[in-house]
Amino acid sequence: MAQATLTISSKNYSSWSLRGWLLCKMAGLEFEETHVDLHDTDMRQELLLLSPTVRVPRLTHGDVQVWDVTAIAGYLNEMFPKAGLYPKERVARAHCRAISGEMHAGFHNLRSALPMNLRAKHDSFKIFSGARPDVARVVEIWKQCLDTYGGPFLFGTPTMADAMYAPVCTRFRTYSVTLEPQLEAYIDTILAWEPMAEWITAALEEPEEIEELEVEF
Ligand SMILES: N[C@@H](CCC(=O)N[C@@H](CS)C(=O)NCC(=O)O)C(=O)O
Repeated sequence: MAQATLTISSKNYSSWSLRGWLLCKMAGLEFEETHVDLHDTDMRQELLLLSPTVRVPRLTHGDVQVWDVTAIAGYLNEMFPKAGLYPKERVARAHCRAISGEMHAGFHNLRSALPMNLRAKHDSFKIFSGARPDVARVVEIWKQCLDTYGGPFLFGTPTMADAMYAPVCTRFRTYSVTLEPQLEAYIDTILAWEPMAEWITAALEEPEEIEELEVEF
């Protein structure tokens, strides 16, 4: 099998790195991790040579270079069709792609108001009014999936959609966004999921802090 390297940044702060990394783990890809500090100018220049967007994650697999989480998911699904990154059934597969696309392209207010920070815990966090419709939409998406497919993951077994929404689960816990029991149980499932638990352990041990994301609320 071709050699694979996934370029990521901080495990504490980088939600897109987490999504790409979960997809590689779910696919069963054996890969090495390369970490870049996106605030380091030399590293940014190096990354520019690898990933024209200067963004992570970015996957090298043999002679294939692929960046952007949706493209990485599509590639891994082609290479590892048995891994179940997308649901087997056509209607569910379309649904999975649609909600994954929603996360990929939207939820800007949620992302900026509640940045991922696994080491932080804010007990009385007031959600900015602009982010509340995003929270409501996440609730709607999760409820529809769990009611339709029966849980414990959004489409029963882990799929790309769980990788896309995993950082939202951590944000809801970081900023004490409490939801109804069915949705709290989904968050528990994600946080206890083996690859997720591995990522969280590493994030908690990571030394670097990004000052502007360590704000006091
Ligand atoms: N849509 C992109 C998003 C990637 C992205 O925004 N990554 C962030 C890290 S979480 C990044 O590399 N940011 C670089 C920077 O802010 O300098 C994807 O799917 O991969």
